[in-house]
Amino acid sequence: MKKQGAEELNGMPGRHPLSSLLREDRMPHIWCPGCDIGTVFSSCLTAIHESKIDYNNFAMVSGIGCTGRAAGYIKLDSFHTTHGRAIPFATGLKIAKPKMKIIVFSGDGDLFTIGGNHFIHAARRNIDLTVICVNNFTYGMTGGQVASTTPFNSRTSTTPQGNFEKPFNLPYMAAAAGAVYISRWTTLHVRRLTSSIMEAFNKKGFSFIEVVSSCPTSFGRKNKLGSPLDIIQHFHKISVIKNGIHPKDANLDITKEIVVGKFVDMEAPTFFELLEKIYPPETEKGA
Ligand SMILES: Cc1ncc(C[n+]2csc(CCOP(=O)(O)OP(=O)(O)O)c2C)c(N)n1
Ligand code: SF4
Repeated sequence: MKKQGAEELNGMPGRHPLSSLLREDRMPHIWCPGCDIGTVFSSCLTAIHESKIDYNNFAMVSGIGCTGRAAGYIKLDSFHTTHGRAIPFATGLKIAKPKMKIIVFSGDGDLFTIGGNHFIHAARRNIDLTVICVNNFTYGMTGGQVASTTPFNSRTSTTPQGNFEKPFNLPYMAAAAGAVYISRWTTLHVRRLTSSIMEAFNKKGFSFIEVVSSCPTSFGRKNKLGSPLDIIQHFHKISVIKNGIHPKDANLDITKEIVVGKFVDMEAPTFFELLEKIYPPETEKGA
């Protein structure tokens, strides 16, 4: 597949600069005006383009939800899997195609609320995947129900008086499970997010990027957060970059402070390295 970047599309009016990675026949997309998923998606496409890695060596896997639709819009090998099952599907794909860069691109509800068990085991095994979670604090597609990431006290369609359950700190969970690369950005930090995704592609092992995002239609409206622009300005006001801190201290309180940055970047043997060491291929041949 030939690469075509922004520079080659200059002078071609009407074409999106990332059109070589977009299934334009699937447009218009389903995302609401002002939804942040598009920002994360375009950061991911930019990172793929700028990585200079052959497009044929990438695959994207998504679960179900508004974010999960991304797999249908990217012009790469891509898979739209069942709800909560993007990570086990991606694990199987990685085992079958170990040289491929596998990107899991999905929502917080999909990856953590229904799919949390798969997340922790893939991190524990250090499977070589790049997992990008669009955390908009809710189940956007199905009408804004409470999720395991919904902030304490926030209103959702199923917690009209406020959420009384404590949300997960996703980077802390990823770190506890064994992820070797962990960062968090908001949808305002587009350049840092794009660089982080590129860094994650070059990382050996399980990398995780949380993107604090907005769902103005469901979560934003219920919590009177204002327009999509108001929400992004609010993210700007309360975000603090703290690279290198322990993820347990990475506060995420949308009323006060959102700590962002790269929290973990370390080396550890991957699932495949340990497998080959303990069960070298000769063992299987029965030699
Ligand atoms: C097994 C199963 N349970 C429930 C659903 C209904 N469902 C579809 S999308 C969705 C929520 C997705 O939320 P999230 O992953 O946060 O993505 P968002 O829509 O917010 O981007 C749910 C519960 C489903 N499709 N399959
Ligand atoms: S419902 Fe929310 S998450 Fe889904 S497309 Fe609309 S704004 Fe985005």
